[in-house]
Amino acid sequence: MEISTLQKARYAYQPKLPASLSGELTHIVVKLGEPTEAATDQADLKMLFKYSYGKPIARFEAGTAVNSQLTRQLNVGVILSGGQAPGGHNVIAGLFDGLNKGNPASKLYGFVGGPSGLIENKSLLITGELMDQYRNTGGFDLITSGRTKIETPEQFAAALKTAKALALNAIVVIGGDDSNTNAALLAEYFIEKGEAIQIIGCPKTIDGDLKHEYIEASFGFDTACKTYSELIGNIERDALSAQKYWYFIKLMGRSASHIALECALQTHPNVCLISEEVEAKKQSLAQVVEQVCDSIVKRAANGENFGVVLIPEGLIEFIPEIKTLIAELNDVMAKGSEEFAKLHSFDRRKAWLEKTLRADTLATFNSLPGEIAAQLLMDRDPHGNVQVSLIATEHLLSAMAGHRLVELKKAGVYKGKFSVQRHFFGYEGRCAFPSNFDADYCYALGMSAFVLIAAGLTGYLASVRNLTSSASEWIAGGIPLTMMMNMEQRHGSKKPVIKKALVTLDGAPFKAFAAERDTWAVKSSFLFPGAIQYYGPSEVCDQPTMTLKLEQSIK
Ligand code: FBP
Repeated sequence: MEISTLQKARYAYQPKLPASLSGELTHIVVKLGEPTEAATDQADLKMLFKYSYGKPIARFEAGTAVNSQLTRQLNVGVILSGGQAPGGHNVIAGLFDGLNKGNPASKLYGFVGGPSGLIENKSLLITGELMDQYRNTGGFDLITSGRTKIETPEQFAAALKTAKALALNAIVVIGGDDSNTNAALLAEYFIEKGEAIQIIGCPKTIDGDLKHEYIEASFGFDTACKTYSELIGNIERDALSAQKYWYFIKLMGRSASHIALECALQTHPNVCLISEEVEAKKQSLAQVVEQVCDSIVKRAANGENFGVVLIPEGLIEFIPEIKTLIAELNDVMAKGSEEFAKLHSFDRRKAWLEKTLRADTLATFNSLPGEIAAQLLMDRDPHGNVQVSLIATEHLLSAMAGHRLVELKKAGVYKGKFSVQRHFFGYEGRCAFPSNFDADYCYALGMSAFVLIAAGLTGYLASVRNLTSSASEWIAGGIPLTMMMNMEQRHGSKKPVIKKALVTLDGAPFKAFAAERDTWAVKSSFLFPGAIQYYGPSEVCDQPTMTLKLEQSIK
């Protein structure tokens, strides 16, 4: 494949590392703290994770002599799981380099196509030459990704068979909350079977919802937000130039609104909806539309019939009446799955639901435009989630706003013009070249995964903290996966899962946004952040997200 000039330049980029990982790698000392607890559901989790619950936090420190654990010959497998996120190749590069520095005879296998590669024993040996073609690049194409959930006893047994066939010491799962939940279950399974195969997770997802005191950010969030913010800034400039459209932009992020919020902080749109706030205020769909129309009406009064509205991908699931509808749909579709699978047309599905749903839920279903109602009935992903990327919320809201503005016009409240452009930014940002932040962070995560393996730990998530300081001051180590888990209703029963970290309304990023948004709603206050800068002064090139800076009170 031909390669671009930027790609060539990025091959040569040397990721910056925390001090504990940048000296003699084989001298690292792994310090273990006190036993840990999950934040909630401790008793249930203790029972389910008999062997791996409550392990101590690990922290790496530079040592003065060779640590023989780190020089062992190891065979490791790596999986990229779930949605793409910029920096995945650098996690593999950090792991690869760590293994090689520890012992050049160590081997790294990449499982092809995500977790199914482990189940079906589809792997490739990652060589130095191959690795060098992917350093600091976006995408997951080195080994590709997948969303298979390892859940049946047969799948667990097949995973073990593959691990034994390759004589693996450990498997690294690079994934989001669902994939790392899988990682925790696999770690427990291997211990239960008396197998010394370790499992280490790495926190990946552009959604930014795999977050915790010890996991300050998931990788990919930084690059994805910067890429979307560049595009939003360009659109804002278009809005200012032509002064004729309202742009309704849906932004990825499945459930949490972290991406929308960060992009709002970077670009100052007229409206940015925050799903978590909609839920907290118990806003109905009509009230959400009213909030959007309020800005449109006020700006029209100033002669500005243009603007930008940001919509988090998961909004629809947070509007209380629709949340209830989705929960009930999930239950009835899971319970009646065989019957439901035979219904191929929307009309037949609707007729089935008329007999199955409660009256008030059915009324909500029937109140939605047919296109959206049909989208709510599409297949769930393997983890039981509604595929919100397939639901056209930007169409729903702009159409409803259009109807409401007609009413407001009749009532003499609104005198403007309303023309709409709709966008969905998601796939555009997931495979971008990683920013310096993500390139550095991912490389450090990969190297941390190596150290955790070498130290003999299992059921851990690589953790790199203190991320608003310069990379040399980052703190590397690992936390037990059970520390991040709770019990949730999934597919009609309670399951252990990693708790999603949603936007908190008392958090600094939301407060900073809330303090400005009334001004942005009326007055054009757009910011144009431009493209990710890789080269230049550190104040331009090495900045973490505003979310992280606000969370850690950094100006
Ligand atoms: P992960 O949670 O696996 O990181 O994926 C996140 C995401 O990019 C969401 O933002 C989006 O809703 C979803 O993946 C889209 O899924 P798909 O890639 O299967 O279309």
